[in-house]
This record gives sequence, C-alpha cells and structure tokens, in this order.
Amino acid sequence: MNNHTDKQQLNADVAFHLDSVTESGILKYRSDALPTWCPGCGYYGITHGLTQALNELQIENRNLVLISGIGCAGRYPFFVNGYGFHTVHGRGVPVACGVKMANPELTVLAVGGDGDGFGIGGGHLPHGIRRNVDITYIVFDNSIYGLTKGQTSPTTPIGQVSKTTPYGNPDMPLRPVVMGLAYGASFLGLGYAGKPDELKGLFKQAILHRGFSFVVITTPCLTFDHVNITYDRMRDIWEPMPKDHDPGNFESAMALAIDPEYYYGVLYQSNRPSWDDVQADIAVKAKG
Ligand SMILES: Cc1ncc(C[n+]2csc(CCOP(=O)(O)OP(=O)(O)O)c2C)c(N)n1
Ligand code: SF4
Ligand SMILES: [Mg+2]
Repeated sequence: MNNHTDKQQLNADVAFHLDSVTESGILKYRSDALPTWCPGCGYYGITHGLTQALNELQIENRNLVLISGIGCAGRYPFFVNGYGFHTVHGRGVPVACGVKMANPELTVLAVGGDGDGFGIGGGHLPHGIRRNVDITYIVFDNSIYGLTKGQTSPTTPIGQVSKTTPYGNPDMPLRPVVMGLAYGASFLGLGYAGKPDELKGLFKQAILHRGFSFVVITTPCLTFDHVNITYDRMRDIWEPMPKDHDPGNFESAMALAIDPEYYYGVLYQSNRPSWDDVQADIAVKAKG
C-alpha cells in the first residue's frame, strides 16, 4: 500500500470508529469539557470503562452524581455529564456518603487518586467502608502524585526514585486492598486502566452492589512514572482473578490481596446490610 491508500484507510477506520462510538450512546455521559489529562494517561481507559458501564446500566444523567477529591483524578467530574462536586483531599468519600444518605435514589460515585484517598485525605476511607453506605468509590491508583508533578505517594514501591525521593523511596508502601478488606469492604474490585472492556463489567457490578463498593484501578502515569506502572510492564504481569477464586470467601480474598501478583476482577463481595438497611431497622425499632 502506498502512503495515499494508507491515509484513506486510516480516515475510513477513524470515521467508522467515531460512528460506532456515537451510536453506542456513551457520549451522553461526557460533558462539553474535554479532559485535560496528558495524552496516553490511563485515566482515559478508566473513563471509557465507566461511561460504557453507565450506558449499559442506563443510568439517567439527572440521577448521576460524581464526587472527587483533588489531583489529576480529582478533575474527573468536570468531564462527566451529571452532577458533580470537586471537594478537598479524601473528602470525596464522606461527601458522597452524605449525598447518598440524603437521596438514596441517586447513583453516587466518589473518585480520586492514591495520594488523595490514602495519604493526604486518608482518614475517611475506613469510615465510609465500615458504615457500608451504598456508593461506589473508585481510586485511580498510579502510585504517584500526578497533578503536583511526580512526588512519592503512599503506594509508591520501596526504592522508587521520584521528585521527592531522589535516592529511592525509603518507606514501605501501604496496601489499599488489604486495608479495604480489613476495614470491612462489602465489595472489593480490582482493575487495570489498560483493559477498559473488563473495567466496564467490574464497574457495573460495583454500581449494582448494595453497599460500599471499593474499586482500586491500577493506572499508568506515563508522564511521571517510567519504571513501575508502565503499559509495557503491566501487559505481562496483569491477569484475571484465578478461576477457582470464590469472592464470597474472605480468607481466600485476603490471601490474594497479599499476593504480589496483579489480578483483575471481583476480589470480595458480601451481602452484609448496607447503611440504608440498618437505618430502616432502627426506624422500625424507634417507632416501637
Ligand atoms: C492539604 C493539601 N496538601 C497538598 C496539596 C497539593 N496537592 C494537590 S493534588 C496532590 C497530589 C494528588 O495525587 P493523587 O491523589 O495520587 O492524584 P493524581 O494527581 O495522581 O491523579 C497534592 C499533593 C493540596 N491540594 N492540599
Ligand atoms: S500527570 Fe500523570 S496522572 Fe496526571 S494527567 Fe498526566 S499522565 Fe495522567
Ligand atoms: Mg496518583
């Protein structure tokens, strides 16, 4: 094929792709603001997975609320056609819980980064999880502070060089998945930004789960991390949850959570009563 034919083919492929995206209906979940993320950021893959999930669940825009903390991930509500609230670090979780408590009819999602949710605002996660309010909390975990240009975060591996640790990170990273299980998460999902179609299924399950769904997405920050979560490295080490894993088995979920391998899928799910269910019981008791 010569250059001219190549270009014609490319244009035809792009036109076909644009048509199929438009016809799918996912664009109704995108706002007029174009994402300001770096080209190639893993957050585009997460966006694609989430918009597909919202579309397949037919969530009405007027019933959709996205609440974020601060960071590159924290900018997400600007790019979504729904209600949104850009809070401060870590407060995505308590504000989202409050919104859901006030109006249980809404589909409420909290989003944020690893620094936002596990470091600077990390005090809120245990309480959201233990109360089991019916929201979905999605952490975009790139193991780095992206927005502020590449400092070490709570999930940066030991030894990794960054702007703030030029001789290598001396601190043990924390383990969000182990923490989530220990706090009592009733749904724990793991995903990878490079697999948007798998993310779609995971987000659908998380949103449909009645209770606090904690979803940790490993995602490349290709601007500030060239060694840890890179597309090349993740391609080889990421694999589906083992076929014999039972998400209802806490011990088996914990065993996988401490395994250094990367898995995607539903790690754990229980049907313990959500905050709403508990409140309904209390209301009955209070009325005698
Ligand atoms: C109390 C406070 N300290 C520091 C900052 C500066 N700050 C803004 S975003 C950010 C890091 C965000 O990293 P992360 O949550 O991992 O999100 P990412 O940018 O990687 O998506 C920091 C330190 C701030 N906004 N508020
Ligand atoms: S700095 Fe990193 S996390 Fe932020 S938009 Fe760019 S690639 Fe994404
Ligand atoms: Mg980050």
